[in-house]
Amino acid sequence: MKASAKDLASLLPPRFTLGVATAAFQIEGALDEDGRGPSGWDVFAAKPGAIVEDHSPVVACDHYHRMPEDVALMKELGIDSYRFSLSWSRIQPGGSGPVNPAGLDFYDRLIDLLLANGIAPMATLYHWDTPLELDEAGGWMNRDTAYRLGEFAAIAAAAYGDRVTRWVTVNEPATVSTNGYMLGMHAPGEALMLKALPSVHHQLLGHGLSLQALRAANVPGEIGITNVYSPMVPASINPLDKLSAGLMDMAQNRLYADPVLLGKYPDTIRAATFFSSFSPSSEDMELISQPLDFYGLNYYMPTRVASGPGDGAVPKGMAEAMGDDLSGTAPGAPFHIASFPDTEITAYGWPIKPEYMAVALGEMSERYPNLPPVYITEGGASFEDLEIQDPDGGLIIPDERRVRYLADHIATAIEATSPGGAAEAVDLRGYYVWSLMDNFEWSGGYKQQFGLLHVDRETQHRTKKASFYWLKEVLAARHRESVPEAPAAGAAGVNSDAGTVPGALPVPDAVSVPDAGHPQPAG
Ligand code: IFM
Repeated sequence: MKASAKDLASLLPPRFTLGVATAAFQIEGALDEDGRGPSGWDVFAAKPGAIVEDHSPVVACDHYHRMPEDVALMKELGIDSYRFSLSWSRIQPGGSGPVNPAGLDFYDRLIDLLLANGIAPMATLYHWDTPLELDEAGGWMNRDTAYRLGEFAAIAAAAYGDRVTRWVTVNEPATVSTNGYMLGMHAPGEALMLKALPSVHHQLLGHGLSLQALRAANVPGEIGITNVYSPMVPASINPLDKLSAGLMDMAQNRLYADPVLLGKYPDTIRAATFFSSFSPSSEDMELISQPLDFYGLNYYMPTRVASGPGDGAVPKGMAEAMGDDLSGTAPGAPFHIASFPDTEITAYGWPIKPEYMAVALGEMSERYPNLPPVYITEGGASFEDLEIQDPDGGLIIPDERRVRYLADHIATAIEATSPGGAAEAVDLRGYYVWSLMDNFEWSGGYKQQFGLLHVDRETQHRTKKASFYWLKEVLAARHRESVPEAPAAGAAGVNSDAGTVPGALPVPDAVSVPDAGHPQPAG
């Protein structure tokens, strides 16, 4: 499609944000340093068999020690914004109670360095690494964890609120509940199936309480949540396949988006929970559905769904990627995930279907009339990258498939949300590539490589892949309107990125410039 850097650059709206994303547990390492407390993921990942080939997150990308080098690479790349997560247990080791000054200091330095390099910080409060003490007290099955996250948000707001451009409260609650509490494939390793529903509600409540804490602190940055979204595609016109796709859509998409954007759980969920003791109060729902400044959407792929239990096998590629872990993960489920015919897949076995990026955005705008501005907060692909030794002993990594994936998905998102596009009502503000560097891909260990940078596992040397050079060219070739930060304290503000202003700090709202062709958010 638009793989040439110049073609893609010419499509980018003048204030479109291009960034890269990471998460603390996946890159930092230094798990036992400078007063960090353990997280549930430390313990889960140490269990034999939990992670592919028992890969360890203990060092990860050593980002904790190499942060300045990594920011310099981002600067060279030329991105507008960097999405990272705060390690809760590095800042507040027990998940409640005293803070750890060294932990606070790490992100303080990171944020300052980003701003000094003209990169707008987007900080995620919760990207899965729950402090161990909270996990041991029930984790997200325990309502108390939501209140603890709210407190953590207040700590983060006090420490960084003056400088963070965008906040994400919770990242992909669907993955945490499905993989961590229903199927036992992620920390804390619970396989509670439908009994895991409270973990959904408590994460969403944690989102609401964090949002409330950030608003109470009057942070000038924009605030949103990130949900992953996968359009559900029936495997055939058979009504049972359609019904199955609808159920999956409800369980993976609507369960997480409806409460935030409509203030209620989908009817099917409410009917199912009628028989249990779980019944959210209207106060909870009000907290969960407070107005957002933006909605973060992670899009990787669509899901093809067929009725019946299938043959117990998972789509081609996924089983190899995950060891045996995925086979039979949903015993007794009345439907299963099927492969798309004749479709290229990533190393994870995920189907590559950029056209469904437009479907995802279109469905979002149809379902949610008050959808706030949207950032694609993650998108990318894992591949077994070819590594060619150059004559000087360096590496060349021609990851053209990743370039194509990114080019096609970014172009599709922009075209779909332009006037006349399938999702023209969506005010799309930006796209964050997952990920800056190859990192600890949860149960997929280091086998699943999503990075623009290759990381040597022995030396930690970073090698720029072809995709890094390509994105750098896109960023250099586009016409970017550089507008200084323009947040309005605590309001549904209009923001742009730190742009090229070194050390840029928030400045008053009055200087914001409306983005041509895109409606601005209501105040
Ligand atoms: O690595 C993850 C990330 O932590 C959350 N979103 C999906 C990515 C790729 O699996």
